[in-house]
Amino acid sequence: DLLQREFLDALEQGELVLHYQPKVDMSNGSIWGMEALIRWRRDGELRMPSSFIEAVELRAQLVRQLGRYVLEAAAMQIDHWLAAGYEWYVSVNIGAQHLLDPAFIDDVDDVLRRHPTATPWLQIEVTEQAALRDLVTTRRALTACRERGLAVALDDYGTGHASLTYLQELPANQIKLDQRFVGRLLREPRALAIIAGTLTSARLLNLDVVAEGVESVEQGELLLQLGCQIAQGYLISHPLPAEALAAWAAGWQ
Ligand code: G
Ligand code: G
Ligand code: NA
Ligand code: MN
Repeated sequence: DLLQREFLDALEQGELVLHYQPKVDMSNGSIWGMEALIRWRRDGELRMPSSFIEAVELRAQLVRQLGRYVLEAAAMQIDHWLAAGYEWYVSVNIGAQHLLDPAFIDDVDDVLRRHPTATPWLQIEVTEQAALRDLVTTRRALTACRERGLAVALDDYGTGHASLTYLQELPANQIKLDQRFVGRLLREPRALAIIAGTLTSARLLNLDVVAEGVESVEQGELLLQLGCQIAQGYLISHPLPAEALAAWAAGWQ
């Protein structure tokens, strides 16, 4: 179909590029890593994922090609950053259809073979969508990632219908508290209670917690008091092109 052709052309023409949004440790200001976020550069404008990602994720072939591209580009970026002295994790978002594809782990292995030194710095971010469709296959795919030395984050944590099940069943080492909880933290006691409970569970399970969508100093301070160390959001930085991050890092702290 039209999107299929247009999207595969765009991948081939290099119109799909990654921007990176920092995750920082609020306890000491250190930079934990960067989340890779796809953008479509077309005729001088930047198309955001909200305008195409849903359609892409409906098509197994497209989401796989995107995933392969993003994994390769992220691993290459890790190598560049390591060479420049930046030990940053880089997280990639993997669509449910790709994660559940039997070829997913082959795609991972292809990339790791080309970029062995990047391996311990690469993180896979998954939403509950994959687990919702097929928990056993999701667990198998994520376990294979962990066995290879990759890190795994559960994205948009708390928005699904079985968050506690996923916490129990999936081999994650990080959870990303969805921005809707963070946005309500200062105004709604229930959001505060849910966040505090999540942090307790995470601590007992030995998981990092990242707060997404941190936009104010007050939110950051309260999160840190509650025991949430890592933050991501416009307060720290918008997503930026890779070339802009060295300058951002120099100005950070
Ligand atoms: O900042 P932003 O508008 O980039 O992200 C919007 C949504 O698009 C997020 O939910 C994010 O998970 C998704 N997204 C961003 N980049 C990618 C990607 O490379 N692959 C997939 N599958 N989803 C992505
Ligand atoms: O679904 P995922 O969490 O991967 O995507 C994150 C989305 O949230 C992206 O669209 C990203 O640009 C956006 N985002 C990142 N930081 C903030 C923030 O501080 N506030 C808001 N409103 N959106 C954010
Ligand atoms: Na994400
Ligand atoms: Mn998220």
